[in-house]
Amino acid sequence: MPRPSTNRLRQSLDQIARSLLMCLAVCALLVVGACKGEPRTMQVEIAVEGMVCDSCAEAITHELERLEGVRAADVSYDRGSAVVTYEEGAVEVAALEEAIEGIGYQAEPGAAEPAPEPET
Ligand SMILES: [Cu+2]
Repeated sequence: MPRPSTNRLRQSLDQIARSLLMCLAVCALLVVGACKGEPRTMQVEIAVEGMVCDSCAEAITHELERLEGVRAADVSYDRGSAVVTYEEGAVEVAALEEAIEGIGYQAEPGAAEPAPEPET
């Protein structure tokens, strides 16, 4: 038969263990929530080779903006590049590249980064 003091000790250890478990569960939920969060709006500049006029830029703009996840495409013949704003996770840069190459141009994506805040 355990002494009363041992019982009390066991009880408080149980309580501590339960509190720790609760804490871990809450922390895990917070971490998962933070990871899921809002999808970021990203921007990538893709160097495009093969454009010979403004209509080429228009065609590429149209092709990119058809893709789900693409918010906007700013394609310029003068610049020789496409600046694409898209939803992170909804579309991959590789898909943007494929869309451009699928209509006959060469695409060389740069590094994607979070899109600058839209000006108001
Ligand atoms: Cu053209």
